Amino acid sequence: MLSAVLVVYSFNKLQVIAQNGSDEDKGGKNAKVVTGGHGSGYGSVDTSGDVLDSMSEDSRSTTDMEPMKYLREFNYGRVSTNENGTTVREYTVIAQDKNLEVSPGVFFDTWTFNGTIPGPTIRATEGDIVRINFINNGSHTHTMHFHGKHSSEMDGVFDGVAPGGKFVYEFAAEPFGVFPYHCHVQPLEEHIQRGLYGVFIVDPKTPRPPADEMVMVMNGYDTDFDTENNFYTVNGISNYYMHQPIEIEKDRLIRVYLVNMLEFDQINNFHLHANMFNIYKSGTSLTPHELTDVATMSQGERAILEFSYKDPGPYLFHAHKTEFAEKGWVGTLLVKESKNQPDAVALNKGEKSPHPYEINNNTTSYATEETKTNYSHLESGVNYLPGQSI
Ligand SMILES: [Cu+2]
Repeated sequence: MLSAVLVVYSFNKLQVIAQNGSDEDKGGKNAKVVTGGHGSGYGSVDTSGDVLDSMSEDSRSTTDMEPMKYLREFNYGRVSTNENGTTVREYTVIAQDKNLEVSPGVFFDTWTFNGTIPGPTIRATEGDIVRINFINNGSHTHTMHFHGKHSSEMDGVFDGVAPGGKFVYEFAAEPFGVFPYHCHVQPLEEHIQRGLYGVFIVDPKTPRPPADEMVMVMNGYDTDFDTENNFYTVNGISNYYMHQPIEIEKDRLIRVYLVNMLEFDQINNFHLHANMFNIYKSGTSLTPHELTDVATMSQGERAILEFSYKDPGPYLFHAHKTEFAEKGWVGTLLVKESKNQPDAVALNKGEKSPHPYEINNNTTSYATEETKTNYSHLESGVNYLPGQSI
């Protein structure tokens, strides 16, 4: 059995604290521990909660979040083999404060893992050793709490990592399935709703069948701190996939790793239009639980969804909680005959689409070759007509 590595030490001359469920950093000059709810001094763009015009341009629209890239980006870590012949996957995750555009024209002071909401998708195979080098460059104490099986000291609950601190989480990836990870520092609802979460996928030793795989995280933002969400999204930015449809191929198996991290609201859900999907709850079975078109989840719940489309065209997917959909949790799947069919994104933007995505040693992405041709009926976003063919 591998011994778990637990490292808590000084980093950058700043204090690292062991929180043990209480605030013990009274003497630390640089380390801060959050002690109360939504305090003053956290700048944010106040909103009335109104749904802003999603097509509006803003001079500050230099978002670092790229939901299209996030969708199919899986981080497999730096790979090595230990003395037992077990695969070790090593990742670096850095907590950092960031002002992000979470809905068109709405900037919010978020807390992130690696600068985006959600954080990176961490992927391993059942039995691999996962080693996370967690560095806290944020302004508050944070942790990384993974769902799944591991020892108490690797659970990211009792040892808060202060600003400037570092902690190494190490555990075996088990069982196979799809899991959330998130910060677990009090007040928890603020640390979550500010953006500190992501997805951890553990593949079975015998892989699932090949598919066009994607990750969808359902979330929201309480930008005026009244413990009610003002914006809802899938993958971080309200309405994003309405304006940048997710292109998929006809008859191709689509596999969605769906996770609900929505704070404040009791439930959230996912509805797929004009189709049905097999749902594998928690991703821990290779046999589907149900054939349905709505997946309803409380916070922390997740599932794998599998489906394919027979006919080309745009298809909606959205929360079947109407309020959430109207406040940004809605998107479009654009089913194409083949990869070579014209690219709606390129024509919407008047430029070549961001495909193919970057591929490096640590990530794999589904890349498509696209060309720019006439797709005028999609130039104004998703304002297609009933019965219109593409
Ligand atoms: Cu935190």
